[in-house]
Amino acid sequence: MGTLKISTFGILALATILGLTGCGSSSTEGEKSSTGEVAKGGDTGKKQLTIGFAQVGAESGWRSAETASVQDEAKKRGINLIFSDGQGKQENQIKAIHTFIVQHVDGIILAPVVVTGFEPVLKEAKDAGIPVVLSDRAVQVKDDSLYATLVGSDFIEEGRRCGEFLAKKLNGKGNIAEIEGNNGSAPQLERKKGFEEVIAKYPGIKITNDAEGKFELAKGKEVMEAFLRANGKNINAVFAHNDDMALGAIQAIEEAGMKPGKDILVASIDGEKTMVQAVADGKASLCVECKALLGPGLFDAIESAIAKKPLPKKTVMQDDQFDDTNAAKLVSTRKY
Ligand code: GYE
Repeated sequence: MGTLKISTFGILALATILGLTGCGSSSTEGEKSSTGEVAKGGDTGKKQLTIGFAQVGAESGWRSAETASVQDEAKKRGINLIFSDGQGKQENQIKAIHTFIVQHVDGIILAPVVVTGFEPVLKEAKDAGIPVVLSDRAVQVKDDSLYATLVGSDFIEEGRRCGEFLAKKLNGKGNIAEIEGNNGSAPQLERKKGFEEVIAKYPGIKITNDAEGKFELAKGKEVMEAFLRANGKNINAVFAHNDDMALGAIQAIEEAGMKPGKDILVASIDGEKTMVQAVADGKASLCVECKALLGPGLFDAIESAIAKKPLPKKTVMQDDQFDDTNAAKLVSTRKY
């Protein structure tokens, strides 16, 4: 008993240090979760599931909407969710996964901050018999049996759509500035790849400025200010890898006395309500959606993985897009 107490205390202490917070108590059949609802498992005779969620952080409106979607869906299903905010650091995510393994969670959802470096910890989860579902972003691993499935959008296609749109809008001629997401993340690598592959087909278009904006509004603004100082009058369009950075760029363009959407075209990805509104207001030209409300899909996947049901390696979301033909009509329908 003594050892049990010490190790339980140890786990709790570690969980506290790492900032892991449970949404419900880990409980057995029929116990109440923190929502006060009887866990679904109580009705069906199944044990309540405990799922660890290693989230990237809160870098963007998209990310916060995704966190809320996962937390809401866990409540609906009576799942005990242990949430960890990685604060944009891979080391925090790896520590969180180690703690989930020690806690014997039933499954793990991981939104990886970067693509490389997760192989050893994913192997540990696999050896412990804990399935991992990837949220929105891919990892690079030699052995893809280290995760059950990935639920998310096609980032290469999102980048291509922005490239085609801007190239056409510029009539095949002009200079584009690119503001990238956090280096080494799947959306940064893949959106860049899709975008640049399309731009390469237009000899009259050049990418004249390119820097990392970490998917954050303030950083996007800072990067755009530097681009404008260096190259202001020559920039015809900006492609930001997400809406928050585009919204920051719009502020920078306005503060420099120019008109975003006219003097400098703006295109980005995510589908945040504020960005769709910017398109409706004519301050931006294109917003490609990247579905953020992934909670239901992620829990369907993790429940199937726990039940050892076969799963496709990737479930791809179908994304819409907003431009001057539909943004004003659709802005009120946006949920994030
Ligand atoms: O576009 C961005 C977020 O991985 C799809 O990460 C996600 C991206 C999203 O920070 O806003």
